[in-house]
Amino acid sequence: MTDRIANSELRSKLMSADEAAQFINNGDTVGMSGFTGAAYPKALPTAIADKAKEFHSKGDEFKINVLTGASTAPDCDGVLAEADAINYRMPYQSDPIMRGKVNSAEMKYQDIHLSHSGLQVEQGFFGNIDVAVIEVTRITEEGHLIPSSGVGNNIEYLEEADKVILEVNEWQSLDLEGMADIYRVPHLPNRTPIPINNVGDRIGNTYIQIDTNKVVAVVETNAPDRNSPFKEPDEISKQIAGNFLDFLEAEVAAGRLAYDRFIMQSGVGNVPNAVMAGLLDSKFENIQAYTEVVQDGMLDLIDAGKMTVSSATSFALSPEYAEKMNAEAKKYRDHLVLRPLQISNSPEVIRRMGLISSNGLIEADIYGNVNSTHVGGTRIMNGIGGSGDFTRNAFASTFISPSVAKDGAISAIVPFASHIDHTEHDAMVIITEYGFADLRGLAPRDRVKKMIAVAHPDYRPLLEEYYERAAKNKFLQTPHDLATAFDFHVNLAEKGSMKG
Ligand code: 0RQ
Repeated sequence: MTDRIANSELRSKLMSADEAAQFINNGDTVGMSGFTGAAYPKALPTAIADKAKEFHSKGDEFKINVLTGASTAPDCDGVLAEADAINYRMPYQSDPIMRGKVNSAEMKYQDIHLSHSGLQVEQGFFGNIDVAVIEVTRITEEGHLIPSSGVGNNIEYLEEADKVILEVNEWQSLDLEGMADIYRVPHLPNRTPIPINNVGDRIGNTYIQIDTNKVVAVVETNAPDRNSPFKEPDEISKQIAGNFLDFLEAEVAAGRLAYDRFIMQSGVGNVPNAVMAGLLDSKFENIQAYTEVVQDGMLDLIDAGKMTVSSATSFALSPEYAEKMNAEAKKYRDHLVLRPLQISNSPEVIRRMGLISSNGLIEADIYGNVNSTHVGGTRIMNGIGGSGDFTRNAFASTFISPSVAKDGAISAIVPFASHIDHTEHDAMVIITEYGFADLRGLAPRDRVKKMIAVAHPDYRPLLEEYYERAAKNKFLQTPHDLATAFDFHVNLAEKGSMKG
């Protein structure tokens, strides 16, 4: 194991997680690695949570601010939230315990565009970064860090932090070395164009260079990433995937897309995985992804010779596929590039790629405004993640979702979105199991029919009634009846179903 720490100075700082946690104090701001369940620190969060519990048992305060790349896992966000050890958290989470604490105001959460997060760390909006806790695969003789299954905001945290704690995780394959492409985006105002013209372009180093003097502790771990399993695609997911493919075919027919070298971005979840399964049997060849996370479906596409390259910032794999990655990282390394978040989600590069984005939604309204984050307008689910970075800058932005949630009690298509993450100016195509609503080129009133056509049949008459009422008003650019615009949501809150 210690041969993974080839630098003698850093090897001399080896200690247990509990000992390393002594470097973290009440009120500290801690920048952690971690992105969609991959590459998060496996030992320090539990050690910090234990320390917090010990303080709390004596009536003393112990809370820290936690900044990451995105969501982590029960043994990171989960244990810290459970121990009431977090004051403030950014930029994305998906942990059920943390979600509960955020919604009951027991901790603060700021949900920001992922492409902004590292930049805002550099700009000082989160105050001083006291400690960076970063998982790596290996430390080289020179003291360079070989990233594990994700990069996220690691560079920003390592640069900005006063102290650095490294976790070297033996579970991560040594063959990941070479997958990362570490390029430092110059600080403002010295920005230059990011020189990526093609998805697979490599523009930096395979390692992260750090100031080794800042390292106060090195901890050895041997623990898997979170790796949630995906559900087998059900009938509805398959229908949504089919409608997504119909949309792609329509783009080909219109001359806006070719079967060769289509570039995709895909959000995380069961439906996006079903879409990738659909692409396996499609006419599309040499598919590329400029996206945020590498998912199971992408490995299948690579294995089938359908996908040539995917650029992302981390993995989001099921346990089975994580094992496959660990066993065959050498092979996949030729097809995958892991980049810092400021580059994987860079609006500049995304715009240049001319990609088609697809993300999930909580609800969309009849004019195409999309709520990705807040159930009923007030209850946070996960966060906006990178969906805004890709939606605003894609050549075509799509949202894919079942037309109803919770056994039909909730409609994904509503009169007025109760929270808006992506405006009607950004969201272009809404896809459910009933088809795709292509809103491009349409004035608001002309979008309504298309949106109602992709709603569940049970909700179509209610949406039509709403629009008829709204259209009786005086101002008709985007007709609304403000007195009843949120009846769906009020019904849900009061009667348990949007149908009322
Ligand atoms: O809950 O599991 O308890 O039944 O949300 O819903 O349909 O399985 O879809 O996994 O794709 O999640 C928007 C949450 C969709 C996700 C959201 C409930 C539903 C179920 C999951 P149950 P599905 P998905 C890249 C891009 C924002 C971030 C983003 C998301 C659970 O896609 O977080 O796009 N997106 N990032 O029942 C109440 C509604 C609901 C609802 C769904 N209207 N009201 N519950 N659900 N709609 C990733 C990153 O940036 C890291």
